Amino acid sequence: MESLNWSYQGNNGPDQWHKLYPIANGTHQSPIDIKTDKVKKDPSLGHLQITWNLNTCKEMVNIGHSFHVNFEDKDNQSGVTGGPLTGNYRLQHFHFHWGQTDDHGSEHTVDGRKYASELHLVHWNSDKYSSFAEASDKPDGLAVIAVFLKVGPPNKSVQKIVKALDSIKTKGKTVPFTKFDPSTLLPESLDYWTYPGSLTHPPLLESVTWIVLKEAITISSEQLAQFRSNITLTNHRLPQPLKGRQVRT
Ligand code: B30
Ligand code: ZN
Repeated sequence: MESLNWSYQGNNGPDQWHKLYPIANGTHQSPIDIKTDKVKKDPSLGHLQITWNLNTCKEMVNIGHSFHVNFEDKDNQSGVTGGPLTGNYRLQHFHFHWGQTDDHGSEHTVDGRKYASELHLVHWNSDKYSSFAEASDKPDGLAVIAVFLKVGPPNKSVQKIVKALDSIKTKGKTVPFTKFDPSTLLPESLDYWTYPGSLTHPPLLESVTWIVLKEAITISSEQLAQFRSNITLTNHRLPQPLKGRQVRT
């Protein structure tokens, strides 16, 4: 398998990733199944403080196995602090995961239950490191906020994204995508589970503080079909062994 040639299906699929990325069998891999009766209540965990600024939203890019909505990498205008985090983590981009059909597609599962899709808002520790690249292999380098999506009424905010997908139908294409407020993709409640984990695709680095929101948002079946037809049929990894880690709330 060529290093840049990993994929979600076929000969270079997730069960082969360990050949080039041995950390695929590491101790802090993601996603996981969150077993709610094993979660530890930790009163020392505070509320999340999210300060995303719609003016930092920049562009949408087709990267083949997904699409990214990228944010400007200037100052700390868009970030998250609090919760399990020490210091400020700057928003770099967000993306989604999905599956071939609506009955699966999320990466994390809850008591074995899958959702139709999962949104990842990827942040890096800008207090301690000077770039996403520098932070991406440090244990306290990254923080990803995950939001589950279940099938329901069309999501107005997702519709803005789906509309822009029409302009980036081939890998490498970019379209300006500005004045989008990512907090329109959040559920009402910011209650979360947190655990130490990894990037969910190569290079699978064990550098992510995962913050998985408990409440899901909705997406319509038609909107999910647009993800599949414009980008890729499927792009999720199955839950990995917990290996002694504790999930906290
Ligand atoms: S995730 O949120 O755990 N799914 C990366 C970032 C976040 C996750 C997974 C991977 C990452 O930084 N990968 C290496 C760089 N990538 C760009 C990318 O951000 O995601 C190169 C690439 O493959 O094109 Cu995909
Ligand atoms: Zn992801």
